[in-house]
Amino acid sequence: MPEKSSNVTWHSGAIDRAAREKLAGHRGAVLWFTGLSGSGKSTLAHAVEAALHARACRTYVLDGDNIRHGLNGNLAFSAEDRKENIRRIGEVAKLFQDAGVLTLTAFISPFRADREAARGIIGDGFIEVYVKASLEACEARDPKGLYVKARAGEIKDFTGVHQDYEQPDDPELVVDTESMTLEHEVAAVLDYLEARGIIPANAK
Ligand code: ADX
Repeated sequence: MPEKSSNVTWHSGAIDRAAREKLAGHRGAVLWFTGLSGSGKSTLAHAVEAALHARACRTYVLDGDNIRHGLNGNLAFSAEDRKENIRRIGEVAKLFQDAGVLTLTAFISPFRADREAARGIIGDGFIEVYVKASLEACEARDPKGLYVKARAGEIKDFTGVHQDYEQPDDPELVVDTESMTLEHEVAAVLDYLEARGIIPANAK
C-alpha cells in the first residue's frame, strides 16, 4: 500500500482491547469465511451471528455484497481490486476485533496471498473458515443467477469461470456445505470458538 500519511502518531487510550473483551465476556476475533460465490458464506456467517447473539455475544457481519455498495463501491473484480477489497476489509475487521467484537467476514477472497495478508493485519484472532463446495454445486445452486450470466459472457472476471479460486492450504476450520446441514455447520463453528476459549463454554 502506498504510504501517503506522514506526521501521524498512534494514540492509545486507557481502554484497551482486553478491557473491552472483559466487559463483553468473550474475546474479539475475526471469523474469515472464504469460498466460491454460492458456497454459503453469507448464509453461514449470518446463522453463526444469530447463534452468538443468542448467547449474548457482540457480533458484526461484514458481507461482500454489502461492503461493495459502500466502503468498497469503487472496486471491481480484477485481481488488483480484489486485493484492495480484502486489504480494506482486513483493516476494518482488525478495528472491530479491537473493539472486542466477534466479527464475521463473508468475502470470496479467492487469492491465498490476499487472505494471508489479512491474517497478517488481524493477527492471532484471525480464524480462516473454508466454506467448501465444488464449483459444480455452486453453479447448480446459482442463487443470484450469476454463473449463468458469467457463462453467457455478461459478467467478466467471475470467480470459478474466468478466475481461479485458490483453496486454503491450512484453514482453522473447513465447513463442507455439500454434506453438512446448516445447523451442524453452526455448531462446528461454535465448538471451535469454545475450544479456543474465544467464547465461554456454556449450555447451548
Ligand atoms: S472478493 O473476491 O473481492 O472477495 P466479494 O466477496 O467482495 O469478492 O464479492 C463477491 C460478490 O460480488 C459475489 O457474491 C457476487 O454477488 C458479486 N459479483 C459481481 N461480479 C463478480 C465477479 N466478477 N466475480 C465474483 N463475484 C462477483
